[in-house]
Amino acid sequence: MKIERATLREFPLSLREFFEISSGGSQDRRILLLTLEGEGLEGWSECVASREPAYSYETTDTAWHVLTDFVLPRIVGREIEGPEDVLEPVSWIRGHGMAKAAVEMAAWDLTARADGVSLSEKLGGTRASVSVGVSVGIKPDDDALHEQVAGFLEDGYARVKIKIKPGRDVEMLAGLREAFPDVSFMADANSAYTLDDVDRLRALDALDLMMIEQPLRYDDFFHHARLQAEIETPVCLDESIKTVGDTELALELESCRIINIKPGRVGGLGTSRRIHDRMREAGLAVWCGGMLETGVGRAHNVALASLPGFTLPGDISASRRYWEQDVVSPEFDVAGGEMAVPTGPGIGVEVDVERIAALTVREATFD
Ligand code: OSB
Ligand code: MG
Repeated sequence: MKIERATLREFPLSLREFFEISSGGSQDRRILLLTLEGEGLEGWSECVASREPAYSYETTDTAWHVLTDFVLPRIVGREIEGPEDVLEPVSWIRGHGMAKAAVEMAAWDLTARADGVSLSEKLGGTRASVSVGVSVGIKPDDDALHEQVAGFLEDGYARVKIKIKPGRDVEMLAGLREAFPDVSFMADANSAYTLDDVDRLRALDALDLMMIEQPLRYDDFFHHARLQAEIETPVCLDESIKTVGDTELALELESCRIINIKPGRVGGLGTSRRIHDRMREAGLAVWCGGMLETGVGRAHNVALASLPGFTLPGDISASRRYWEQDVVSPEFDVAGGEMAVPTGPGIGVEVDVERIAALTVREATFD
């Protein structure tokens, strides 16, 4: 298929609630949506870069720059056989996986639609619904935290992830464990600790957590391996894993026992699937993370999580956990800890183009 046109749009969308993690906070998100057109069809994706270079060096503005100045002009007009070919002309660009992923993921949606199959089916998904959890930001006090956790449990989430940082960690989690003895909890530190904190991190072993996500530096495989050898709680890597090579390194060093796969972080769905396959071969679990996406990015995540190796609940929550009103219909919802995988062609949800047009503050088209 020939890629005939690409359109990148930015619009603001405010989260229903401020979301704090150890490396920063989010409230007013800058959403980037990309469409690729060919054969009279349109493929959609969302670029997951954030406003600030905290979680990753990429930002909304670096992604806009790399996409509009380097990537989109080179891919429009090209013939592709499959979704991953679309990035071939820009394989020389180092890094910027979030910008590149947007192109690759829109190509997956577009080619799935051309094949008349759902994105889940095109990826090799085997599940009609996926197990989902919720990620809870850092709260100033335990009462607010307990109240929010209780609400999410009522919504039926299969597990609850708690963001932690020094000063809001072991005691806070011990209080939660006491209040909710049977709930599946995990913690995510977003790189807030060093190996000097090993005693504090070892204290988590008593709290029966499913895992601790990214406790140490974003680029540090060596000390994560040291830490994993010192604690019983499984270490899960998020920020550290951007490529299949990173996965090989983590397996070789035993830096983690679990990986959180975010397609935006690893440069797309193709690499996501290869990391999934490699972990499955190693007998280790993966799950699908989130980046506070709208329904467009969420649709890609749900399709990815329908692959057989995604055996742990994902950070894939209902649309209303994030937004007053999502930009897709139907909105994503959770029941009994599960989210249905859309079955329509491509991402399988309808994008509200009129609302997006009304919200758009910058737009670039290539044809
Ligand atoms: O570390 O997983 C993370 C959100 C923004 C940046 C990093 C992370 C997160 C989340 C939210 O945990 C997951 C979601 O519900 O989308
Ligand atoms: Mg994380």
